[in-house]
Amino acid sequence: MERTLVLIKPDAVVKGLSGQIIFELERTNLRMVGLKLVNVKKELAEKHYEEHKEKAFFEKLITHLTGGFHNNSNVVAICYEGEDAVQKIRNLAGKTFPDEAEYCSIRGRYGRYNHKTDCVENVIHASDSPESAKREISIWFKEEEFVH
Ligand code: FUP
Repeated sequence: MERTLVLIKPDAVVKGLSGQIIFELERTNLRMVGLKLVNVKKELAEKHYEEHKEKAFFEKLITHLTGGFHNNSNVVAICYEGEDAVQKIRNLAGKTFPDEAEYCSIRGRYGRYNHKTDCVENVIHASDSPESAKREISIWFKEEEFVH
């Protein structure tokens, strides 16, 4: 059984899209085993995106995930479990950049590039491999927070 992590990012939370996104992800038939609202601090955001530490867009990414662009630092963190969980969620999420994502994907429909803040508002994070899912899930969830 594979697990994957989804984060409904601050741009989606302020737009009132959390329920809609959870509804759409239910089409995968994956089992939700963990769900919580997290007030994201810098340290958590930096740990989550540590692979991008050296990139030029890193600071923007951290400001976005900690809610600096949306006056809202709440993120919905969800762990899904099931066969091919990572790929199933990635398929619905769509490509990283909303203007390159398939129109009917979550990022294609609800995301945008914000020219004022130079921020890729791409609505959700979805783990890109079973290995990164393991690492990310251990950052966002404690073992006792999962239902069995
Ligand atoms: P993804 O796995 O689709 O979330 O994409 P990446 O891990 O490549 O990127 C992580 C985040 O960095 C994305 F949410 C968007 C942001 N990003 C930029 O802002 N600029 C870039 O050039 C690449 C990524």
